[in-house]
Amino acid sequence: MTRFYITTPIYYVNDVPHLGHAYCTVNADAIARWHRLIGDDTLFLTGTDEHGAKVAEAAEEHGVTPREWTDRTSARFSEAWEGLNVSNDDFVRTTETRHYDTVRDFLQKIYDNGFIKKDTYRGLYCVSCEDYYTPDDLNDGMCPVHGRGVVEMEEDNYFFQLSAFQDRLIEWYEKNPDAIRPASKRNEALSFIKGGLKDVSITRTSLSWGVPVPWDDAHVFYVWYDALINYLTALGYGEDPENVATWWPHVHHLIGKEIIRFHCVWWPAMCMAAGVEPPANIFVHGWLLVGGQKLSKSMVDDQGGPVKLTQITPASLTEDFGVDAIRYHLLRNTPLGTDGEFSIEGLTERYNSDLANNLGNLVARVATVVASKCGGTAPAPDPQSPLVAAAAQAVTSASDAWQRFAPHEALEATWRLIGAANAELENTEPWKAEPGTVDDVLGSALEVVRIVALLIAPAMPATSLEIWHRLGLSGSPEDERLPGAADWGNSLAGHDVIKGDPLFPRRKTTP
Ligand code: ME8
Repeated sequence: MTRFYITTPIYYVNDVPHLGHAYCTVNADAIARWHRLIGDDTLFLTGTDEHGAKVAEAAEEHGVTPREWTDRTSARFSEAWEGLNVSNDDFVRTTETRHYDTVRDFLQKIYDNGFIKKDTYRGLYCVSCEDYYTPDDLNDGMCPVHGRGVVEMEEDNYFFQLSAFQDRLIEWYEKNPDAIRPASKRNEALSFIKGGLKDVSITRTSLSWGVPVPWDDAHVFYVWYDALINYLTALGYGEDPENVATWWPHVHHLIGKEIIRFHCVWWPAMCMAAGVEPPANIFVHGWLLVGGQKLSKSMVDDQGGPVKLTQITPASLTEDFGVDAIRYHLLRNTPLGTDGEFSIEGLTERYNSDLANNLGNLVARVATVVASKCGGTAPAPDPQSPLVAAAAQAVTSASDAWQRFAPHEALEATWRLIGAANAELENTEPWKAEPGTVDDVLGSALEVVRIVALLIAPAMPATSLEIWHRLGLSGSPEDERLPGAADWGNSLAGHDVIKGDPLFPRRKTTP
């Protein structure tokens, strides 16, 4: 049995989810769905990161306790993911008892192994990053990620001896060249490691909102140090070693590019220190940009005021465009690994061209002509149709692309097949033919629609199901197993094909 364990970062609950979070979560979801579709035993984890100064500050600003605030805001994340039809198997909250237990066991192990020591720490701290910077890291004295001021902090802390892992990390990445993808991000992590690693402060006394340090109750763990461990919390580390052994070798962390250092340097070193194998696969994605700027909760503009990008909540878009249209755009428009510009104009254009004119048009056209020329009953497909090869090519290319974490390529391949079917219909013009003379063409076009429904299932599960039912098929594409189910076959002949409303009514390009 092939196993596949995929995780998203756990999101801070200082504010509500925005489209950038949705980008990562929807990509992870589609990849998880693909793996279920090919029969892998799949585990998909997301969750919320609820400790630290940033969350404590947000709670105070809203006049509630951190606990009340995190309950309220974490729920907004689960609701957003439900609204986007995200199929996570688990949702970890770092305020849960199971997480406290795992953090305690994991860090006690590192402490017992002699990699945690007490010392004094001084540094410049950005509360939005929950991270220290050196003066050289700053842009005009401001945090390089958030553009906000940093504060000078001095604390008596426990330190993790990251420096002790420099050589082992280099060796690990040399032995496992695909552990970080894309390669450019692997090189970035490696050059950071080769540049020399300093020990890191991992506890706080200035803050009580955190996981208590088991061997010293004056301290809580630094938020990043507890957060990373969530990936093992979900597997029951400490409680269920068998489950950890089952899933951990198959882990794939999908993360944004700003948290490479934590995931590709700290986290593998922490694992080594605790006697756990480092994560085998880390995939780094880029940022969604609006007007060239990162979509972020805590950006400030030139005047120091908040940039109103948080107005772009996933729900505001799905209400307007539909869930699957947003999922499709997120997956298709910005390849994983690069930055991409998000705009309503771009979304509308892609909706009209790919969804209304191509997919929607193919489904509507085939059903309409089957109604008028075949009395609504599906004819058999033609085993000699030129679309047979096009379909096989689409299945091969899409499979390969999903495997490489390239949903945009998988969808491109699928849309080439849709294009080929539309072109075939335009060439043969079955709507002009005598009934009974175009069964082969229509049967083949219907077979393409069935294969397309399977191929889009990870990206657009509701649309896929709707098409499945319109083809007169029972059950759901998700119950099928690829690649076998996408072989050119004869499962539709004799079914009643339903016309239905347009799947994606055209939208005006400019308001
Ligand atoms: O960093 N474009 O949480 P966070 C694309 N709690 N993706 C974006 C994005 C954008 N504009 N903005 C955010 C944290 N993301 C920590 C993680 S993990 C142990 C702890 C996505 O709420 C992207 O995946 O700031 C990024 O890495 C993540 O949200 C950061 O979310």
